[in-house]
Amino acid sequence: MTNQNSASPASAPDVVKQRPPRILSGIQPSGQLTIGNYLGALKQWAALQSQYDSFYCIVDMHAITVPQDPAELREASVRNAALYLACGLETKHCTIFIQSHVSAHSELGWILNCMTPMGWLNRMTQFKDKSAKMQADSIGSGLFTYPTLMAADILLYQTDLVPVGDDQKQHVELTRDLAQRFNSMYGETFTIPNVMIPVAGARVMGLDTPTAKMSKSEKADGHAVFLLDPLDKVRKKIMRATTDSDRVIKFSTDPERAGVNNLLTIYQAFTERSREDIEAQFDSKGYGDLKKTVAEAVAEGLKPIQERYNQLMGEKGYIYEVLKKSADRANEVASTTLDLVRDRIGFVKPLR
Ligand code: AQP
Repeated sequence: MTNQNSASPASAPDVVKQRPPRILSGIQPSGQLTIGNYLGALKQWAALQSQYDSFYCIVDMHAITVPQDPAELREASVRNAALYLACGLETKHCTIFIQSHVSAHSELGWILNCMTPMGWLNRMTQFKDKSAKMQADSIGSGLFTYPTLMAADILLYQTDLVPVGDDQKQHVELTRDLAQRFNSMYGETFTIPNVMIPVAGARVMGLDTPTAKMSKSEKADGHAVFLLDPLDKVRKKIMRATTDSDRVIKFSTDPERAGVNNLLTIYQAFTERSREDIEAQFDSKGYGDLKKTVAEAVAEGLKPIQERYNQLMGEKGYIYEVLKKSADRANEVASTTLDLVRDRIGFVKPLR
């Protein structure tokens, strides 16, 4: 994993500095989680959890920036909580909560909205990509201001490190800019977070369109491998992945060879082996061998996750209990920051 910003010292008040370093990250319950979400986020969350005080959220308020079916949103939120645990997150290290259970996110999101220049939001490539796929009159303003809510998510917990896939790097940079702006306007309030991007799997591409990011909301059948796909389906999807006619099995940045590069990247992320090793393994092999080997590695990686998930979904009471306890802890931490922010900007303290 690479830490993409030169570490700047935490700039929160002393009262919030006396604690272990903190992580926050989240995934939208906007559909079935993909191996992109796993390799870009969940896998590294699990690897980091024992070294940090970790907050991992199910960001349902971000999910509604595009239309969602209420029943599906509710189901996906609980399913994601189970998948976070199935992917190895442990409650002794992590606070796993649903974003809408902590109302401080909306409040700080609004405050940050009021101080974010429109030009900063206009530069966000994710808004451009997502809105380009929608009818102009169905694009909600929440999709445009999504990055300020994400900044609130991060800053409320005085977060030191934000582990995300490559696509979210720009949003974390905006969060840093906003925190610095707020601190210089009102005095030291927020810790300045750093982004952490995985070395392998930072951007998993669509199997059918290897020049576009694999996305959970993309509907084409051969586009994504979902964490809960039956393993035979996983294998079939990988066997049908788009490649090229070159027959060279090497990592490459050439867009013409994006399909093979994507398969190698997925293989590297699942096996945690070096690029050199992998290229040597496939020296003088064909694309059929490559696909079969990658398909097996992915199926093998997903098998224990699916087993644990099925077990957890049989104990839904346990999942709700985890979400409740976590929301209590998250509320406690978030309200400390929010009280400070309210005071800094001049809101009258209510009588309690
Ligand atoms: N293809 C990907 N490769 C690597 N990392 C990825 N992530 C998502 N897709 C990939 C990482 O997963 C985390 C959560 O993402 P998200 O669901 O909150 O938002 P997203 O990036 O918009 O993901 P999707 O799958 O594309 O969702 P939809 O289709 O709903 O918009 C982030 O850390 C992200 O980097």
